[in-house]
Amino acid sequence: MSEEEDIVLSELNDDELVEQMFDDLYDGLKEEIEEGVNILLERGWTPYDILTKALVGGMTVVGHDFRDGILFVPEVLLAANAMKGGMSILKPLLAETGAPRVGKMVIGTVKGDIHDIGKNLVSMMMEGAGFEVVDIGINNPVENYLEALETEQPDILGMSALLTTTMPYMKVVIDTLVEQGLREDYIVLVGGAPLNEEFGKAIGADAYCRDAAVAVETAKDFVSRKHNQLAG
Ligand code: B12
Repeated sequence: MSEEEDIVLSELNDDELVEQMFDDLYDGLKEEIEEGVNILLERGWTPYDILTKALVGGMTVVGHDFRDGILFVPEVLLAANAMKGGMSILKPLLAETGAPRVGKMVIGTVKGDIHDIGKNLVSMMMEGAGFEVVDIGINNPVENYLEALETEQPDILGMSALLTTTMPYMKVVIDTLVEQGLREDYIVLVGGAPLNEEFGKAIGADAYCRDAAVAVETAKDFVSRKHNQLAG
């Protein structure tokens, strides 16, 4: 659309710019998203607000239209790519808070599942809050989790699943930990759009976290409780 080409992002006010970023994310325009993120940073927005209000907000719109069959996988991949462009600018800023190291987490998306945006967001927010994060990526069979736990010795194991068909795999991982007598060594946090609190309880996780902010709060809470227990 020629009308769109005339838009100068820096001339829009904050609300218009966020609105335009929703459109640009929808259209998978990575450079525009990166420009938008930089403009909001210059205007004094916090990295967290940009992440949640502009990027995650835009991805929610994409999610709805994907669900309703208006957008298809190739378009969603482009949108995801644009989102990652924006996230990569914010990542060092979120990690820069200089918070003392509060704990360590191994995180990965379960076997059969390649969704990683939410997991990456959680990793970034956790790093920003002072956690050391070891990200083992997507499509992880139980062996990968076990190996990472053994090598890294984290406080927390985080698992992500975005498909109703892959979320039961979290239970496979937890059951294996139980069988090997390792379950009590870790705080297990699970997340992903199709999960809920009930599911988290049913599979034996310590907590289900709705979003990255809740993940950070929950992680801090559990880690301090664990340390208190060890001290007491
Ligand atoms: C982007 C996307 C894709 C991209 C993924 C790109 C990428 N690099 O991640 C692509 C195009 C590859 C894709 C593929 C598919 N997708 Co898809 N996808 C999405 C979409 C639109 C957005 C997901 C997303 O990134 N959201 C934004 C992030 C920020 O949110 P989030 O992931 O929920 O994460 C937050 C929380 O859940 C939580 N969280 C997440 N993980 C964790 C982990 C821990 C430890 C904690 C504490 C918290 C936490 O914190 C995060 C940050 O706040 C969703 C729709 C939706 N509404 O979720 C569909 C969706 C998940 N996909 C769906 C489907 C069906 C598929 C495909 C099967 C499609 C197909 N026919 O091929 C494939 C499956 C491929 C596979 N094997 O995994 C369905 C799942 C339906 C279901 N009930 O199972 C959805 C719901 C769309 C729909 N309504 O139909 N998809």
